[in-house]
Amino acid sequence: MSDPKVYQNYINGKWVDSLSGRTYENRNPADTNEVVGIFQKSNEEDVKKAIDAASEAFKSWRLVPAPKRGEILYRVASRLLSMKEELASDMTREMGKIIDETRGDVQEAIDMTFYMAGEGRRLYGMTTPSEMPNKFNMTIRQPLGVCVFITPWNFPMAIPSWKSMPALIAGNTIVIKPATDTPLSVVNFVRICEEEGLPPGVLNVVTGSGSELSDPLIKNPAVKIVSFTGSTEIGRVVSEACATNFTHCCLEMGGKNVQIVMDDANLELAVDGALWGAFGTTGQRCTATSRVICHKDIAEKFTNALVERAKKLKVGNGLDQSVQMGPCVSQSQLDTVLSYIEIGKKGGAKLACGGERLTGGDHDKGYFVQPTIFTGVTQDMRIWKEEIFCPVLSVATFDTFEQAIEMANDTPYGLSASLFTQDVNKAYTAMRDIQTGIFYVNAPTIGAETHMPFGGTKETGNGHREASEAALDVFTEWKSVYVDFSGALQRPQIDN
Ligand code: UN1
Repeated sequence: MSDPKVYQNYINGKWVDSLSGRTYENRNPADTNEVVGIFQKSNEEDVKKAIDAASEAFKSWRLVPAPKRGEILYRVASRLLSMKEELASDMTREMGKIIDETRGDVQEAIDMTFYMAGEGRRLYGMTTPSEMPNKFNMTIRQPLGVCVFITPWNFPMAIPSWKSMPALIAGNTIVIKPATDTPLSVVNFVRICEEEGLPPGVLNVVTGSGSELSDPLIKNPAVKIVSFTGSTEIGRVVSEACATNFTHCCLEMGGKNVQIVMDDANLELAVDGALWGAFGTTGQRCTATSRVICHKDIAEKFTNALVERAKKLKVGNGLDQSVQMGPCVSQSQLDTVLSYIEIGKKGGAKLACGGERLTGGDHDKGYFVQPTIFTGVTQDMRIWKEEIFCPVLSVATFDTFEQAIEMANDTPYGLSASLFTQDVNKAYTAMRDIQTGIFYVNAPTIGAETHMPFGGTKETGNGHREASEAALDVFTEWKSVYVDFSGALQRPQIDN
């Protein structure tokens, strides 16, 4: 086998080694013998250089007309589209999710990039009448400056694109620190941006360890916003670090998403939804279904059907098109899932299927675990309360619709929820009363589209939304402009 390729940081339009002289290996979680690439283990100095470059580039990028910025984005989107297959394959090799899903991840980046390219000809503000004669009022969006993105491994290209594209179209410049487990997808994404004409310094990448780089990234006073996707625990640290300089902070954090199945639901559809929601991406989505609550009258029928289907899921290397669930992303994710399976058993839940690490043959090469379902889960159990971020699904039952709503809301998180029912009144009631940022009727808890706001309530977020037009509110500030053409001093609230 040839030596693995060494990938560099991208700072001020140049691919460079880290000043630390250190690197790390990125291995395939489905086959740990394969080194996907060698990446830079960056240090504080690298971060400073990247932030300096982004600060310098901001001076000119903010003045490029937004439609011209959009033209670059259109070219980036077209290149992503033409390279979709190889980008997806690289992503499956570094992250493990199945090739159909990594194609979807790249597609999400394509959608976001085309969408934000179009924003270059909108970025609307508003005009409104002044309360004074011969005076004009309007609002304009202004970029913030240097943005720092700390991005996760579960959507290695989609999430960096959610953050980058609205930031770029609005005239900001960027430093991305990708997740240690998935730097290649971000490097691929940035290389395409470079080749399609993004000027030097506008988008920079430093790879390496989050614990080492977070402080230099977040606390540099030139940084105007930090956008972070990851755990609530780390999000709290990011938020506190941002507070000192009043650095803006956009957080997308944990979830404990619920699917409710009413007694009138189309059960086959509800089983399809739970299976895809819980075991898609090996359960490693913020939006993954980790709780299903079923009306007691259909619970047995629903659960039996779900368990049967879960047992048949083919788990393996995601590059094999017939595989339905890939590995966990890392040893530590695998350890987490195995420890939660023990916690579930000790807590008194019934293990209905799965529960074991998969071994033997090719499974020995990676971090594979069986799709796992616990039934008889109650609200006092840890597997009911805590985010697991792995293919472990907890099933509980309820008597009344009101109880289902109470149970759905019984979590510190508020990202996504879904309801399967044929009753329009219940659907609208749940839509109103469930405390999440995303709500689905007769669809699973996963599957957000790029032109809809993405984010959550309670401990999932801090009030911001990603994707859609809402993302522009994160990466711009409003400037209110008053133009007085009366030729006289006019004092609002006093002279009229
Ligand atoms: C995530 O869950 O981490 O809604 C992001 C979805 C995807 C994005 C998920 N479009 O499932």
